[in-house]
Amino acid sequence: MSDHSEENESMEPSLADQERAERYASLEAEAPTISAADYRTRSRRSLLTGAAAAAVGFAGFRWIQGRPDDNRIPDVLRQGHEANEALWRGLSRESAMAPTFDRSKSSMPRVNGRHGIREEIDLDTWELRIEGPDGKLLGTHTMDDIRALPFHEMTIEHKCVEGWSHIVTWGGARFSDFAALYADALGSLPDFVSLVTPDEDYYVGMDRASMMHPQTFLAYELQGEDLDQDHGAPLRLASPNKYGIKLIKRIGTIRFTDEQPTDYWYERGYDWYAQL
Ligand SMILES: Nc1nc2c(c(=O)[nH]1)N[C@H]1C(S)=C(S)[C@@H](COP(=O)(O)O)O[C@H]1N2
Ligand SMILES: [Mo]
Repeated sequence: MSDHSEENESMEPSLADQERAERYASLEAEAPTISAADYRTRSRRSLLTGAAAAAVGFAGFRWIQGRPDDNRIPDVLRQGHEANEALWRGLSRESAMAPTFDRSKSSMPRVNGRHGIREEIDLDTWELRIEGPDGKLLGTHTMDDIRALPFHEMTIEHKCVEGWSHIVTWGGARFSDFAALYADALGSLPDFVSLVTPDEDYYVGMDRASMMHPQTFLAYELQGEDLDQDHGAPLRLASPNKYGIKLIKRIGTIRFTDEQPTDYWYERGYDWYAQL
């Protein structure tokens, strides 16, 4: 499919969507209020990998297993090699794509959520830090590096757990294209990705399949213009496959990790996957 393909689809929220929105809305109403100091001192413990993570892994595994045989390479070696290659290419490329819409249907969304972005930052000195599973710094990037990656645009429905949605046009780089820069440094692609604001006040944990999905962007444009600070400048996550709580604004650090990372709203009672 072409990167700019847009179709008109009317998308009535399904019953499941509505039920989920209601469930989340009630959870949010009950969410405990914790002081900012507590947020920071709370240990960033790693979480047990759930059955859902196993299911994601199994789906990817099956897809790889299902590829045609190649007799030149012993099975075990071939599968290992192809598994790795498939991961780096974007494991979920074959998986379901969320609906896209005509660009004319999109408009600037409200600003929602200011954790980790309350104060403006100097965009000229911002840099993105990349860490490996052991916490070691693997590299730093300016926006020039991100803008050098292939540009993609998508008009999708952004959904918030509070029960509202809004059709928006995001522009930026696919995370899978960015991650490929670290293929050599990492060897194999770790199971999870942790993304944190520069001040560490907001943090999200993402599973590998969701990050490598072709509709998961490191976004720097909204409605055709550079992001403003309230919407997450200079760089944020965008995806139609996760609720807004996962779509962190103002990314400071990205860590590839084998342990399920903690997550701001998970710690406050929301589902870790927040999958749509
Ligand atoms: N840093 C940060 N990112 C965040 C949040 C936040 O509070 N802080 N809120 C999230 C939520 S709940 C939503 S719905 C979206 C809203 O994005 P927008 O303000 O660009 O509309 O940002 C997400 N990313
Ligand atoms: Mo949200």
